[in-house]
Amino acid sequence: MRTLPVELPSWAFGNSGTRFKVFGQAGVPRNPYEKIDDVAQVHRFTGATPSVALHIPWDRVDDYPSLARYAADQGIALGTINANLFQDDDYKLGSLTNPDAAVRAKALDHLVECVDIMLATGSRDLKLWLPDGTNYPGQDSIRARQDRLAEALREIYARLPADRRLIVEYKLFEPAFYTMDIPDWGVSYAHCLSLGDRAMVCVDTGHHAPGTNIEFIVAFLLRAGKLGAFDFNSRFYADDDLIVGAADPFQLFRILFECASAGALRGGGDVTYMLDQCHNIEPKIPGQIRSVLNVQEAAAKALLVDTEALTAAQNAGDVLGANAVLMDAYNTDVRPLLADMRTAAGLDPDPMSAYLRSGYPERIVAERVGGQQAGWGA
Ligand code: AOS
Ligand code: ZN
Ligand code: ZN
Repeated sequence: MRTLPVELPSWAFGNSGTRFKVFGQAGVPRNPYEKIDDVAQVHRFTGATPSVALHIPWDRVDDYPSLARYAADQGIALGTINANLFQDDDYKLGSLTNPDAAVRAKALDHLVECVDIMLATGSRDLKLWLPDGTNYPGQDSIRARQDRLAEALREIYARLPADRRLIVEYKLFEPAFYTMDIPDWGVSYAHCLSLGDRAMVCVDTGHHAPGTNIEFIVAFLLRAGKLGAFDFNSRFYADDDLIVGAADPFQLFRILFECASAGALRGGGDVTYMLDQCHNIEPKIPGQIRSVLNVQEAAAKALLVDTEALTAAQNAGDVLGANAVLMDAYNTDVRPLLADMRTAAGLDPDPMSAYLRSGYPERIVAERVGGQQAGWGA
């Protein structure tokens, strides 16, 4: 079994919080270079996080090729470029779907800047999470907003070179509370279909109504060749952005089993397995290490499913037998197997305690004063 590459979000390393309070932690990065240092630490101990997603403008620098070289020297590639269409007063009524053409043009300019950055960093994907929507019935025309969205997506898609992709994320609600312009996978999928092959859907596990069967969506999108990325995190209530696999490890297993079934769990394929989390009250680097371990455990269990026995039971109409095959894999303790794999790869079998013993946590607290906020409320 090879290690599944997990892309880390640069913003997981900055200070974060809720709209009530952003908690400052000692030793957090002061700039994108230090975020990359921290990503490299997670990679050093897990061997599983060879790339980092950037967020513009939070990770804006003067010289992107130099940032890419700095990262490459530590074994890290610059991954997905995440756009920001939510942190500007002009976007109060929306960005790409704003009724004002001047605001739409400004939002499009930002995406064009992101495409330029992708070219400078060597990133494959531009990820668009659209915060646009309305709060009150009648506030704006739902149809007109879809027209504006379709037009903007066409323009930005046309800007992308043939070897780059547009990844379109959806979200049920928040920041808008009556309508979101891309509220669910169906809307995202429909826009991606009309754009073309290089437009794909991002499934953020925290962006659904309670009870939504996310693995069904994953299976559908994989079958259609339209699953471009995951934003992994856990939710209890809404967009909680907690550590992936913390709230519902069984759901993570079910999702990754669909990926395994589609042959998409090898890494290096169409699907980018990314975390989209923030660590508000727990230390950030250990929070990311814990997240990677949770993904690895769920992936290992998904790959342990005896697919021959499962297919035989399914074809025989053996409902309980088929379910038992799946549950046998889920109930296997894969931690010793993963520890052996790490040892074989020259890693410490216990990445968390190896990191805590490494001296790095104390060093960043001593050296870094005035750490950067991830971006929220900035
Ligand atoms: C927002 O809710 C989305 O999950 C975004 O993917 C992401 O958290 C944000 O764009 C930070 O980059
Ligand atoms: Zn997300
Ligand atoms: Zn989110």
